[in-house]
Amino acid sequence: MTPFELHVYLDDRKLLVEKHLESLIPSGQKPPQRLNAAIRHSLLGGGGKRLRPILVLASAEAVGGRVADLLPFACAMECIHTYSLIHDDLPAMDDDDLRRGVPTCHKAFDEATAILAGDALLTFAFELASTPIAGRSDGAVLAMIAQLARDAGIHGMVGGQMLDIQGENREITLAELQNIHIHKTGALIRAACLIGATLGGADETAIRHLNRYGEAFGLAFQITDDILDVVGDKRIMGKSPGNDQKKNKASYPALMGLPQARQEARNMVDEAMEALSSFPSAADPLRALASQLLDRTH
Ligand code: GRG
Repeated sequence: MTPFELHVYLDDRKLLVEKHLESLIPSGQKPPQRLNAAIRHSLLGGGGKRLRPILVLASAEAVGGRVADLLPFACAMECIHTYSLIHDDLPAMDDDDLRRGVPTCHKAFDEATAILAGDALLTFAFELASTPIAGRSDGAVLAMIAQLARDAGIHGMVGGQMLDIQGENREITLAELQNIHIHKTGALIRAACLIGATLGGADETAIRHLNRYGEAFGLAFQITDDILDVVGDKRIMGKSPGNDQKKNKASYPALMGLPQARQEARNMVDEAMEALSSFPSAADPLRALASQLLDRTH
């Protein structure tokens, strides 16, 4: 059997997601031109790994679901993620100039346009997520829309971002930092796996395992993000490292040192792998995604 080639899989899924997003967002020539151009700039102009939509699709595949059926919901996750990046880059938050290798939205356009581009992506995400799915009841889709709203909102990403801002310039414990990571970054990643599994047709046990996979993956992802912020290369990352130190923010390397932070990331990847132990080879993309986290360069 040929070994699973993650880069081939990722290129294919990325293309699928980007083609679908491209077809959904009006051109910058269509009114309101400036808003459409700003959305396209952030969503399509600089790339991005498309990790969250790929996790939706890979989780569905792991339980025998069809990729095409999950594509609109997967793209909804990328819209929410991109909105969060646009708002996170604003002067009132991280005040960044570069994202995904291109100027941030407020730099390429202006602050008001960037706020509106983020707002429009957030609301568009829910329109997309409401696309009916063949073989799934409207009730099942509705439950996942509510799940997405929870994990993107007060009790998920936005709540985590608030805690993150409140943690600046003060000493926080490892437990507090973990709580920030679980909400700010982990919630959307876990939601991607849970939603992909549920709408892919998984039974309750498989949903529980994939939720656990998503939880561990999300934390490993954020720990490796903290590590990249210390050791990463701006040209490869497409954004400036050193943000945590600049903003006097706690991070895994700052709290426990780089070697221990790397060990924590390995532990989380092991947990993610363990959650997949009863899954067939259809879960190989998820396995490969988790193990490559430890070699992340961007
Ligand atoms: C503003 C509501 C609001 C939330 C912001 C996601 C987030 C919360 C902030 C982004 C800042 C940041 C660097 C978070 C750490 C992890 C993270 C989400 C990195 C960016 O995600 P990637 O690496 O980016 O998947 P690409 O560009 O590949 O999509």
